[in-house]
Amino acid sequence: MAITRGFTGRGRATRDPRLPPGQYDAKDDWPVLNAEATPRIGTDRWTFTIEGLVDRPRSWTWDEIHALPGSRYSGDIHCVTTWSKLGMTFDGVSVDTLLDAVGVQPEAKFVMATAHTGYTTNLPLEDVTGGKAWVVWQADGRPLTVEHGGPARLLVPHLYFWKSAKWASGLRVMAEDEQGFWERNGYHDRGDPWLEQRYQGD
Ligand SMILES: Nc1nc2c(c(=O)[nH]1)N[C@H]1C(S)=C(S)[C@@H](COP(=O)(O)O)O[C@H]1N2
Ligand SMILES: [Mo]
Repeated sequence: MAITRGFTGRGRATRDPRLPPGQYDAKDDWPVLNAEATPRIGTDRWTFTIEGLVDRPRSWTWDEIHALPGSRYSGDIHCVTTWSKLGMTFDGVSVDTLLDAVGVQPEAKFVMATAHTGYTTNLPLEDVTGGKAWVVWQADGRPLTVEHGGPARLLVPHLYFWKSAKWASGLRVMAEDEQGFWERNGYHDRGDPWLEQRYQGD
């Protein structure tokens, strides 16, 4: 039986049950976190490429990815530095739609998400399939600003936000796990905020 979370007694302020352990609600603030300088990638130059263990590797241009059926995420995001934002809306395309187009091979178990800047982050294939990951270009109904990864970023909201590569350039589909930028620098390989998988060993 489920235990009711966050209710601490009559008349007391309750912790929002959408907040994972150790997180706070950033409310109207949306912090910007970058390891690299903010790049300016025009939509005329932006592409998203899926390669590796797929039957038909391919790239989508800005116009081509917009021609695919759209998909929306409405929900929360959680940064490992402890801020969360609740009830956001992102619009783009489901990663399922992109992977269906290329045909994932049976040995595939992981992906490396890449960015036009060289940033990388690794994910189990099952964390980017089944309606859990998107390539998005709108946040709360407006074009994604360049600080937040525009023209388009990856969105994997059920994991800590470092998995959501800004200025997304593609996915490399792999049989074995390989570490990305923050994972090599001590962050967890999976990063589930409900399990507080912040660092290697958590
Ligand atoms: N390309 C790139 N993507 C990135 C990062 C980065 O440094 N470079 N930082 C990650 C981290 S640690 C977080 S918390 C989020 C921050 O996204 P935001 O700046 O839109 O809040 O982007 C993630 N994606
Ligand atoms: Mo982060």
